[in-house]
Amino acid sequence: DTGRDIAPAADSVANLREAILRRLTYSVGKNQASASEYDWYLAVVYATRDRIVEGWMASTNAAYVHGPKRVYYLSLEFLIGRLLGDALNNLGLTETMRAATRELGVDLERLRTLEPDAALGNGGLGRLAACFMESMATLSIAAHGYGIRYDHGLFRQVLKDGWQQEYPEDWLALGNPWEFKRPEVCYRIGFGGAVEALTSPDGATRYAWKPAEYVEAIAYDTPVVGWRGAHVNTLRLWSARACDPLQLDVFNAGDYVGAVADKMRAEAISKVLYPSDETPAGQELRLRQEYFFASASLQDALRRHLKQYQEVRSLAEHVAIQLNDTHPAISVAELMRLLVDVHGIAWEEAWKITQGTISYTNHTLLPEALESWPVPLLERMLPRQMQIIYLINALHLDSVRKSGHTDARLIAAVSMIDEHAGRRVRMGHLAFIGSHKVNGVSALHSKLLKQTVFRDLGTLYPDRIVNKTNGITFRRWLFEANPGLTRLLADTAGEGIYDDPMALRKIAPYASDAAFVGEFAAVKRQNKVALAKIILDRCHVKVDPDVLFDVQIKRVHEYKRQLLNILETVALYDAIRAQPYLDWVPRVKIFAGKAAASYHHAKLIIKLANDVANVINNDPTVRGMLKVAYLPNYNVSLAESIIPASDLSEQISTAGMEASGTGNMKLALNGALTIGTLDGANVEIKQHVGDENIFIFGMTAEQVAQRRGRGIDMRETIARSPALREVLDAIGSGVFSPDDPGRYAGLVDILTHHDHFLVCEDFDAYYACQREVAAKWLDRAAWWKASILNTAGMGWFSSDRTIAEYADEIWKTQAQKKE
Ligand code: 26R
Repeated sequence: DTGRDIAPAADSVANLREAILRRLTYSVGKNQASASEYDWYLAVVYATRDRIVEGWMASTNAAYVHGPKRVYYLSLEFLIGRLLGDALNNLGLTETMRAATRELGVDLERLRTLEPDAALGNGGLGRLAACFMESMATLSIAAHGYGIRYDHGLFRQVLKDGWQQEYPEDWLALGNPWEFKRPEVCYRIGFGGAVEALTSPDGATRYAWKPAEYVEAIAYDTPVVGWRGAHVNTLRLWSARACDPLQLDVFNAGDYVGAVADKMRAEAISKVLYPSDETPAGQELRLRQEYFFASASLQDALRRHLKQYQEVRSLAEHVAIQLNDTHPAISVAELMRLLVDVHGIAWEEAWKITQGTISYTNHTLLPEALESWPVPLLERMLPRQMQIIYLINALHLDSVRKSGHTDARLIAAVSMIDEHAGRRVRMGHLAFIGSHKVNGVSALHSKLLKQTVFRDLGTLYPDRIVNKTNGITFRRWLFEANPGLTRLLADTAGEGIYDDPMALRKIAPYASDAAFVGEFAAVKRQNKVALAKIILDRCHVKVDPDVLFDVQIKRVHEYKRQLLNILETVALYDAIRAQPYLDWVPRVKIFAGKAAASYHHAKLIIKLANDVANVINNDPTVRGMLKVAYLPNYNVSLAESIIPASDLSEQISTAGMEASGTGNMKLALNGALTIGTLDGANVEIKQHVGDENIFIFGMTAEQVAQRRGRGIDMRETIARSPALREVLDAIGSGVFSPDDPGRYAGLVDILTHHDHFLVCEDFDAYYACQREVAAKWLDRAAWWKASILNTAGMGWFSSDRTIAEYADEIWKTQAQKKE
């Protein structure tokens, strides 16, 4: 609740109550006596949705009437979470709804928890897309999100004896009351086949692709309502449907499975989200997904444009297409195909339109996450698109040579075809060349992008790479997740904080005000009590809400260095046992995060965290001064519970490897102090919250590059650090795995001899920095001051600011006029 409808009018409560009852009767088909909690949940969602739909139609109509430039955000991931709280909050109806449901004898908070998370994403990239959708609606930008309606989103993580197990998730099992199926919005998507060249009498050659197979893309729309309900956009997700429901003759012959084999193969496209965010999913199915959603989205955008303007030549004036990483990069070739082959536009003009329309965001520098597809696979699956890629590349390399570059190294480096490991198409190069702007997601990342992945392309096109530092929506990550803090901030800094995040600055003068500090601390404590209950329920670990809550919540990956955190935990455990009489700062280390199912090393790290937790939590000599909890099945909803309760935010990636991070922003906004490296957006967070209110340690990105240059064998480093030596010996010899003493020998061996992520090299600095954290914690006034100044300084990280920058500098679009 945001205080906007704290005292709802009695008539509006009555109206809403009647609306819920109508929906319960006529849409759910139940009466009050027989309604289950879930039936009430459905009725409440429908009643809420009804209040969005009129604004939705108004926004849609106004986009046709006023003709603002439209934005299409193409993303293979949208990590949305739950929508009910979001919708009510943005409509200003939370308190009215709470009162209406209370009168009906149901509890809104309970109903909210019945909604399954829409987890159509892996991590940062997908969550960013969800924040952007909300901000685009808030800023009244005429935007559509396009993606895939996966039947199964990200897997559910279960920890069995500390090992991660993956189970399918079934978010649609009970239906999805937010979406509208649009069976009439249906496009045919081709695969395979051959290209026919047709030469007309005037000598011009046209090409026609004759696919061997078609799959249909069916639209499902979800309205996305902006802050204060002012504007509503559409998230359009595609579901795959076979053209033929079954082969009747095969069925009649008794082969029931064979009769639906083609259907199953076609519909596999939208079955499941790829859970890998660390290795190129080499599967053909992944490429089919990418092309399927890119083609459907482009056909849809062109159809809308034609309806509005009756011709396609003006596309770039009226449409901006943003590629969320390279996953939709095949769009460059597909848009060219649609313009040239289907709409008869000449190549040169089509290329101008394509480049003028498309732009691309890069989200990672990790070489293993840079997509490339084998040429033979593309030739087989998308023969015409491959032809177009060859032609784009030939013209691109021609122009490079014409501008005087003849160096073979440079030509090979900027070619879209990688000739090194079999012939592969570099999707990042395709996206770069087909775009007018390419952006990184933090200042450091954009700088490194120019120096590494796009060094040569960046020199050829010096104005193309720009920076757009990520942001987060404050509606979800402050107003909804932390209503207590929000109320306090509004009471202190004024209601202006609801619309202007920079107004949070106004609480800075209260950072040492005893009364304000008391209330700020009380809110944090309440949130910690709530999280302690979750930890007890799910981990069976009892934590005292007054200890320091030290959290690392994110995907588990070696570069994010959960291992560094675990090693420090063990070192602290050793130190406490060695001097149990010292005045230790009691703390609980809270972990949450999933590892890609195929990423064995990351899964072993999860097991280690759990093994360490078991030993430490059960050691009586520690006397509660240190506990470890690994919360299973991290998702958006769990993040909403953890973040407002956090004191310390772990952002400890190897410098140069985390493109931006967005969890770092959510935690700092909610008053957690960051312990982190100078990586990603941490650098900018430091600038905004102030050097004295953040704990920075470790090597810089430059030092990392230098250190790796000297080799990554860490024996000398380890020899210099007695604490690190003791920790590695303990883990390696099975102190934490008595049931299998050799379990971590390999892990310790990697850290000792091939420490690519430089865990050992940063260990001492990290350990020392953690002791500074503990010292600050003991000075309660100093801690709260820093915490408050974090909240006060984070306004700039609103995704509204980020989206405004995209709109001004990349999309060249403005807020839509009043609808
Ligand atoms: C190729 C494929 C397997 C794949 C690779 C990588 C699929 C998905 C990814 C996810 C990556 C690109 C990702 O999530 N990157 C994150 O993007 C966030 C939003 O910009 C950043 O905050 C975060 O630092 C970055 O890791």
